[in-house]
Amino acid sequence: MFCYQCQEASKGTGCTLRGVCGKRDDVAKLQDVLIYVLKGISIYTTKAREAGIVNEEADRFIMEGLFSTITNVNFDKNYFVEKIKQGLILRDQIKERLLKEGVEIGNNLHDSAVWTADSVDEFEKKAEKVGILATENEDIRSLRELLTYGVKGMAAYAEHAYVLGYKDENIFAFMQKALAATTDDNLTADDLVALVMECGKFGVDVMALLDKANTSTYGNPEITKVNIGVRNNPGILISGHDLKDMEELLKQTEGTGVDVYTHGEMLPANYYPAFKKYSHFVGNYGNAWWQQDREFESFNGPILMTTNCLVPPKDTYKDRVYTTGVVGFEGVKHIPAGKDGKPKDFTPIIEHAKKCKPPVEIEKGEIIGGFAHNQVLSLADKVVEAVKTGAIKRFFVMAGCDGRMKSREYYTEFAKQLPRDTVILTAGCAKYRYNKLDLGDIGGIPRVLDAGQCNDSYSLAVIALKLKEIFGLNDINELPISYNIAWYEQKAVIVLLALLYLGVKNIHLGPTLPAFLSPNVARVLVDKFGIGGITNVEDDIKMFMA
Ligand code: FS2
Ligand code: SF4
Repeated sequence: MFCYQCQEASKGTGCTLRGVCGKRDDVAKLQDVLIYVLKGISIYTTKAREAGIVNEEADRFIMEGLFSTITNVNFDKNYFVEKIKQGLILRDQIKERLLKEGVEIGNNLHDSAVWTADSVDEFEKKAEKVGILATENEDIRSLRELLTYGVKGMAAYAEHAYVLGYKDENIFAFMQKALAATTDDNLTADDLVALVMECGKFGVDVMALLDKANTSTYGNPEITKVNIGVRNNPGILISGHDLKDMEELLKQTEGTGVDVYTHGEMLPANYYPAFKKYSHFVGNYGNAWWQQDREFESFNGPILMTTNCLVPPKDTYKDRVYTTGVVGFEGVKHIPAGKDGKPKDFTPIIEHAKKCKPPVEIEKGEIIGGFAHNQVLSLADKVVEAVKTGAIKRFFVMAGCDGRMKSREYYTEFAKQLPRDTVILTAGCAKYRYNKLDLGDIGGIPRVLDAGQCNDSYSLAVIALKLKEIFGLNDINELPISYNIAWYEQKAVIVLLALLYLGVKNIHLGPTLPAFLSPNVARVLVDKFGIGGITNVEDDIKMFMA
């Protein structure tokens, strides 16, 4: 195997024997093959689109397939074997249809569009030839992977919008065009850079679509004090990003005597009016994803993983973990999609919870959040006034992800040492590094404003664009906003590309730069966008405040 798609890639270069995330060698190889199959399908669907033929089954298959290969989503070998088989069948059906309708498909098709196999052994053998390292030129490889990871992040957000009934044909078309482009040896590095930038445009679009889906369905997030303690009933812990699952779980647990708590990236569900009305929705339990081994243990009740980040569960609590959607792990129970558009049936988890002890309290108190664009803009006068009087000197966008590495303590220290006249704008699980510190407020405005999940970084961009308008500036970079972003997995890649597309310059990325950026590709990002890494807290704060 060779995988370098996340920030924790082994030795900062890539995992080769087993993922630091726990992904096994055989699973990694099958993920590579599935991506290869998706590229083959995309070659045909892109030609089909040009001929006016759209295949929603393929759109969905590609979106879900991409999502399933994101870090910490699916570790189940059988899942990938089945998807590869289904994908090859789907690919050939689309090809047949094109031939039947007289669409020109050419005769020099890429191998991903024509190879075939039907056994696990053959798939694993195929993996040797189609993995990341199959592209020899390191710059082309770097750009192809950067594009692929951007599209993976895009797929995750598109899927969340899709389950709420929101989709955008142009986003599907771009994902497929991009995948097909990674098989085209005629494309130069410049062509690929252009596609990476275009990916950022669709990154903005997909986050806007998801924002619309979430807020139209569940209302605008509002300022909320979230309880982080526990009650004395059995509970279900729900993690990941899927708000539809959140809704269905709350409905089905109502009146059962079972409480519901969020974990990790589901914390922002507490900010939505539609969820706040449930009296058995207690609050948030625990911290960012990587602490789940201890927190799932002490929670005592069942845990529902709706998306990443799943850590390979310990035997001591494995029987209490349930996956759903594209998440999977061998030996862990899976809640399937509802039939014929019906809701998922969470009865097994609810019945399981009833037999469990209440959670052990690990924290007490409240955290505050809910500062998505609608809420912040309703406070715009106050914020603008604070900037004009100098009460707020600078905003720091510290969005993104958290992770295991010790070096991420930098972010806690950074937040602690920031001057008292600065405000942190956050989104994503990165927030857990500083959302429980007592950083105070500025004239009633808390010094940490949490917009929500990683996709709600879109909210931060909307806020920045609005401030630019209010202050009558020509360029978003003239605002007193600095970007010190922590990344981990591929959704952070699409968020980054979206910010670059919006013209944001001088973003600092840590705790380390992506292993998949070759020196030349990294140089392009530095020269064109002023992207930088991090050094140490003192020097970085000086540099940002200068
Ligand atoms: Fe955090 Fe993990 Fe949000 Fe990422 S819970 S690193 O998937 O998407 O952020
Ligand atoms: Fe390694 Fe990250 Fe890939 Fe897992 S996802 S195998 S940790 S690079």
